[in-house]
Amino acid sequence: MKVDSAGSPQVVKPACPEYPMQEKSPAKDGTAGRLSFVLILFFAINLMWHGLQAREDTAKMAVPPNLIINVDHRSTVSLNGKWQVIIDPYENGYYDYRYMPSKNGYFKNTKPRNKTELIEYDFDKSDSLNVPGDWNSQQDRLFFYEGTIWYKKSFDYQIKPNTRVFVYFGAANYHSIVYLNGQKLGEHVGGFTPFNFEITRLVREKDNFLIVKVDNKRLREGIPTVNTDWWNYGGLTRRVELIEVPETFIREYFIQLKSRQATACLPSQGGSLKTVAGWIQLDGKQTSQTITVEIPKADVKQTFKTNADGYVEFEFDAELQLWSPENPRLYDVIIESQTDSLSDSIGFRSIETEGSKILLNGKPIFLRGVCIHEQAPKSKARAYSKEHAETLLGWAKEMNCNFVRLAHYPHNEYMPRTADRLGMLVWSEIPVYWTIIWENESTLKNALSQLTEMITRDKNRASVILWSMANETPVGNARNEFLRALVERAKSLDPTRLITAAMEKSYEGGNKPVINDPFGRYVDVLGCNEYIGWYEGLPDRCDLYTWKTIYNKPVIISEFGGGALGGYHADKDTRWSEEYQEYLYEKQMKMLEKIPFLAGTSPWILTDFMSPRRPLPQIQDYWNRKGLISDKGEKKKAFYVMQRFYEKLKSFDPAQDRQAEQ
Ligand code: GCB
Repeated sequence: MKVDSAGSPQVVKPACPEYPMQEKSPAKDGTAGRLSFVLILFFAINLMWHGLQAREDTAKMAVPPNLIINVDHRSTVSLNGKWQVIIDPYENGYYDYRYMPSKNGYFKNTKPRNKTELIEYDFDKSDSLNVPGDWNSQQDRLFFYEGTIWYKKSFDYQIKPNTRVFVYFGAANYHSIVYLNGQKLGEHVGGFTPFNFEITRLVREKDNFLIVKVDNKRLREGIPTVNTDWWNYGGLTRRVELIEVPETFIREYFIQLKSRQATACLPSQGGSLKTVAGWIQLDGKQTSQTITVEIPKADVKQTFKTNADGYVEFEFDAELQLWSPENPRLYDVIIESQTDSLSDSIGFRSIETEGSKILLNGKPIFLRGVCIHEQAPKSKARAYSKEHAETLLGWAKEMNCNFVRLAHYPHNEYMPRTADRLGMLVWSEIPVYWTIIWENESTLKNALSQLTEMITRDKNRASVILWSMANETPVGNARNEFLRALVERAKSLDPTRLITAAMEKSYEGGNKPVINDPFGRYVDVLGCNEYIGWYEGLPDRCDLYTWKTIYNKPVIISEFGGGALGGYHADKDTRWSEEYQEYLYEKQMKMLEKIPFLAGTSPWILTDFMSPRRPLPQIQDYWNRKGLISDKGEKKKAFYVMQRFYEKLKSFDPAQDRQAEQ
């Protein structure tokens, strides 16, 4: 067995018939060839068996605990606002002095019963922080803080008959343990996806106290791992709500245009432009119910029956105006069961690939994109609101974009919802970034569960066309298998979207960047990041390059760019000047225009964003300066290069134009 540079054994895995995972190496002579074939077969079967078993287990364990979707259209009570906090770097409120979990931790919110009793904490006399919001940007002393903070919110609640209550967190970074009135509700790992716990039996009319231990320590085996190029914002970074639902309620549903079944081996196929297909899942005891799905503006009213598990699959035809960036038509869809009723605003469109083209509603489209971090506009904080989403996507629109790559983790739900309304196509990804521990089973479970939560929340958004599995991960067999397990999960949860990943290129000779990452076999669309003219030579280097790919698939150049301090002007050879960045973009445009299989671009990045990897005084000061818009909201010169390039592309579709030339 060979060992790759990362020290992981290279194994032969079951191959997709059309995309063999491993290149065949010619046998030196017949006997050796046969012998190695038998050995390989033996190892392959063995590993396949164990691999499949492991995947079975991870699949079971990674399903989030009954995540409720479409919070915006449900009855909710907000718990946003001021929460009292205790900063606890030594986790004193969780462990005793023998470092064992304590029975009387801070989650008990204990008060001294008399003047002699010793209690060494008091939420009510402690500071407070705003929720939603990261803690780093709210207090100077928390700017670099990585560790535990305890949050407490006290509230009264009017208990309603025949109603179940859940506490819902939009996201908390990174590990959260949640308690209500001193009782543990559960835990959640992962900083960018929602989770909820039922509190029907625990909540009371008066003096509830909800306590959350949030720990944002980076972990080597985490997703992401210890090394990233963005700020590790900690805390209850997104909204917290109580959700009130009937005893049996509509928990989840999937309503999109029908597409053909996709697997990790078969590319996603766009399907019908008029057949709506999906499913509904009830939660509660009254599982067998009659359900109607109504789309009033399309004259649709269909009735179905859920089975004993509260589940129904359906399919029906409808005359629909298709959703697109030019016409982001959303329909009110009303789902009504015997016990619950819920509406959503849903767009219908198809997405598929054909050779190197991406087809939206059956027609080729060039993705005029930009990458976005969840950095609040003109602020040091993490973005969390509808207003933030409107500003960020508004800027992308102003740049003539029809596409955004939401890097490097699932953004708050206002982003895809606002994108739905504005007609912006979305690439959504999980933080499988750089040097993940591929061999670790619990790391895979963690990635699978973050992926599942992202898809569960956003699978009804027309704007979302791409699920991305990873960013710039080092090629190797353990990594390929890990990512392939993610692809399988994504396709099983959602056969309608395209799968992608941001990968890196290799070189053939000096001047031929080639897209040949073996994981490319498992994606529908290849993302490729490159920094020619910034990390790799100077901008003129772009003139020398001719791109190549080994796959007949669409390519998005998912990152390129360079840094500039907003307002700093010099000549085009001076690093950090707006002129250098502008020149780099001009050179990039010339190079990119010549790539025959290019289906989209998303330069790095819309706005400057905070990163501890960027300390250069007076230039970076902990900001990654590759934004096309500064941290003050000023557009840099390169913004206009992109704006002009995309303006040109609005009327000139390179995919079609190239076809005409051939
Ligand atoms: C990359 C990463 C991105 C970084 C960027 C940079 O390749 O994907 O997360 O922020 O480069 O600025 O170096």
